[in-house]
Amino acid sequence: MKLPARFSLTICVICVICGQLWAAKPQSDGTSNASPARTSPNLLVVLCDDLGYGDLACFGNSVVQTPRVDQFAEESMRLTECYAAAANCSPARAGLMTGRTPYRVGIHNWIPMLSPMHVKREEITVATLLRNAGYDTCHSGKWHLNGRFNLPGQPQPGDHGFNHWFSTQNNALPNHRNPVNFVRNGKEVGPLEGYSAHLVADEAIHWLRDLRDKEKPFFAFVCFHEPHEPIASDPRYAERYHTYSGGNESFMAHHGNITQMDAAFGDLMDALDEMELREDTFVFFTSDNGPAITGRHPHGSAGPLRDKKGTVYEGGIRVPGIIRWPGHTKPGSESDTPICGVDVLPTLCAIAGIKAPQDRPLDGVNILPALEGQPIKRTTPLYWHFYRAKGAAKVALRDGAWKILAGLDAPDPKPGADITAEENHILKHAGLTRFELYNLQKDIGESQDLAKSHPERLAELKKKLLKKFEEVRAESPVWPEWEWPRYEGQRIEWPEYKGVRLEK
Ligand SMILES: [Ca+2]
Repeated sequence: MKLPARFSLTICVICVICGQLWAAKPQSDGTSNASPARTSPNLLVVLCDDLGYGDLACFGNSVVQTPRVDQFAEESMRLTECYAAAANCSPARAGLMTGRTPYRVGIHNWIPMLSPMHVKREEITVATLLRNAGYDTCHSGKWHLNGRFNLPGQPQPGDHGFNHWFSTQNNALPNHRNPVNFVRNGKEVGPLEGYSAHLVADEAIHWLRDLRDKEKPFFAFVCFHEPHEPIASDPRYAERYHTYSGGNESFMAHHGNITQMDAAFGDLMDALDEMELREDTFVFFTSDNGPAITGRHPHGSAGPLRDKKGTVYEGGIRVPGIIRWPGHTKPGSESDTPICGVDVLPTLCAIAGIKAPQDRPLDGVNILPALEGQPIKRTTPLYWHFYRAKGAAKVALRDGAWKILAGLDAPDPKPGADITAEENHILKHAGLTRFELYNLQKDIGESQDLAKSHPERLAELKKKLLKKFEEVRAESPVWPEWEWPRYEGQRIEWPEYKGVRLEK
């Protein structure tokens, strides 16, 4: 319909006046904002890679130097029972981004370059939800949600909700020093100078300061590569551990790597303050899984927890968690409410005032009541499944103080990252066996298996575990068989440490 020119002009004038009146209206926080969406708080999620529960001074490590995260913790709420959505990198990130336990999504293991495994286009990420709700969005750092990174055939960070992305498929290569594999918004960046943590933080700061749409609230997902191997640490951080370690270069590199992350995180926090964003920004600092504790770098710590990355014992999945949201979190406070990476999507949706997806099962819940010391309404117990877990236990479920674990009645898959018919069979058909039961409130180290002494509790949790296991498995996709080309291994430059014998 074509309106008369004068009538159209009148409507335009009315719209402009109304718009100005709206824009000038003070918001509840006392500021005046130009866009309706701007009234929503900013959101920043900072994810470390393989940072263990005991790897920060503010989580009890007496050697590592993490002054900036410690300072942040003093301004925040420390979450002492914070979990990753999985025991290793890709599944943990898939759970965080979708609010769904990663095995529903088909992310069964870490995703090697070129793998068919990826977070499918039809999954709805928190970044997409926020972008659709008027947020400007940025990803900086490790992505690890597809195999065909920056290649045709699979969704890229931009397809999963990020307006700006500066990302690597998995690790920084050849290591954290002068990485060559970053991609910015679909374009290869080429060789960079510096260390990964600072490059990642600096990009996020640059985006916050210069690139984002300041008429909108922001969501930034900053994913440090540290302290995941292949490690390279700036000597200014590594040297701090010279005396303590007697010059052990592997130790210096590992602990220096955590301090490197800490310094970059500090820069990011300083930038928020300089831009006067602190008061209006929800910040969640956490890790994607427990400490790796490898032959080259056996120095990570899970604190009092059992085992390490790649297991479904607490050391594999319980991670540091710290939330700062001025006006909501009491500085220096602590919460022992169990929360998990799958809670990120429902929680950020609640903060932004938008609905989480209703058309598919979510495994996480909004944890905001925990920030006020109130109970959260968890509708389904926390659940982990890693068929390649080292040791007997492959699945775990937490319900209140209790945790049940179980093995699979199938042989362990061969080491590697291939996708085989045998593994697909295990994923779809293996049953549960060898149940273990722990009371985490009394036994944080999972040292006393109560399966035999508490048969009623075991039966109750077994029922819940089997229900969840079957439900998730029914939804879980399997991928075509695929041979791992070891793309990453061919591109890593490993450090040479004096006096340390390294495997080939
Ligand atoms: Ca990791």
